[in-house]
Amino acid sequence: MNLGRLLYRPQSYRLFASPSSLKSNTSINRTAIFSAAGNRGLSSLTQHDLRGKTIQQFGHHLVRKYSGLNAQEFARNRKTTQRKDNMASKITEWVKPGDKSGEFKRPESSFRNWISKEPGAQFPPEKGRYHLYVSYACPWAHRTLIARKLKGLEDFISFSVVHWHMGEKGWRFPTPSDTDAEGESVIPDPLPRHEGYTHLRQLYFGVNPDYSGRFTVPVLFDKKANTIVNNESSEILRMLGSVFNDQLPAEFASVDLYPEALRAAIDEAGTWTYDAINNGVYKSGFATTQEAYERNVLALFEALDRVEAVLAENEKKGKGPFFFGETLTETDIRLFVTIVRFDPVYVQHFKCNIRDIRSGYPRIHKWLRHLYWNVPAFQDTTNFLHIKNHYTKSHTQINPHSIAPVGPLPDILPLGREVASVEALR
Ligand SMILES: N[C@@H](CCC(=O)N[C@@H](CS)C(=O)NCC(=O)O)C(=O)O
Repeated sequence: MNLGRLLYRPQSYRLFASPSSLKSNTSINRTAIFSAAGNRGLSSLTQHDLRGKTIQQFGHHLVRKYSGLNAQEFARNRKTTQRKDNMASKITEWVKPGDKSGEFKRPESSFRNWISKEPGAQFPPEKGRYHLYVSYACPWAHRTLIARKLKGLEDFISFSVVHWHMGEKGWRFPTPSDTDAEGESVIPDPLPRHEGYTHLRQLYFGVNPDYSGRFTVPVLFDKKANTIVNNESSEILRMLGSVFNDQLPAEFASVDLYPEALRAAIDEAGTWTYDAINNGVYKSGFATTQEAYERNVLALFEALDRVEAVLAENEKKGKGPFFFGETLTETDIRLFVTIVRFDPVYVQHFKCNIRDIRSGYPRIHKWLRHLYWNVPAFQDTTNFLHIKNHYTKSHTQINPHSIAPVGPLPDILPLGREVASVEALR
């Protein structure tokens, strides 16, 4: 019996709720059920009980057995839960229906705790304690994977990757039968107590049954406390940059992605590059009015011009190869994850096509290729298969037939090779 699928049927998941969550005034959702089931050892019991039977046959029996709810209370809870589930399932509504601005508005991330070495901290920097849930497609998650590698944290923080396809229930965990999503750690949810999880949303609901935000990656997860530490990539990036330093060999402890002397400059660059570039591609691509699209795409290209100008100035002064010269910083990571997706996806899928990077921004192109080809943490964490398929096959409001364009080929040019029109003039 596929427990995971079972759990997704509204009439079934209620069976996994604990008596207390079923009785409480707050609405139940499947999360309560997962956590309750996990905590109370109900999931194995119900799997056993349900073998060979239909849920409907068992529904009232189990509800009576575990919840003590009467029929009326059960019906009330069921209604609330279904309403909540319907609300939560509108994953693909990037612009709220009825929002006349046509503008994509990215919500704030919800879990904002920090791993900290302060005495008595809730989340101390213990080796092996934390796990990263990421998507190779997602630029925000990509930031954290790069930092993990650059800081040599492979043995400190495990990671797993969701399938690239985001359907109406959001990110899903790969199954052993998925053969179209190669990549390191593209595996089902590997954590104990998560048996039967099919979708990332279960992780969120498992931690907070009343969670009402989006089910985003990256998620930094505490395996010991079975809870989410943080789901905001800029904060995870910052944390990984220093919090394990005491336990790292000197070569990794000395990698400083947020050096004291550059902090103000990094913060300043972070503000405009986030708004106009990292988020700007989404605001251009998800816009539902011509005005919103044009406003955002113009701001995006102005910001790219500004990055190009910074790099040109560096070049004049003999500085480089990074955004701030000799030092690789957060700014490089935050820009890289958007720029490396630019030609393969954003130019066509998000209509960010005033120029592309390879033919329109020579210095950004050089900076990009230096990171990709010369710094392994960048190439090793970049998976174009996931990147190209995710956007074009998940955003059906933009690309209803889910056809993933073949080009541009190659996804990124090798070092020393330029676009054909430049090569022809050499
Ligand atoms: N502010 C978040 C944004 C993360 C985010 O939006 N991730 C996207 C993938 S690129 C996601 O998981 N979206 C799922 C959804 O919104 O339903 C961060 O930087 O960590």
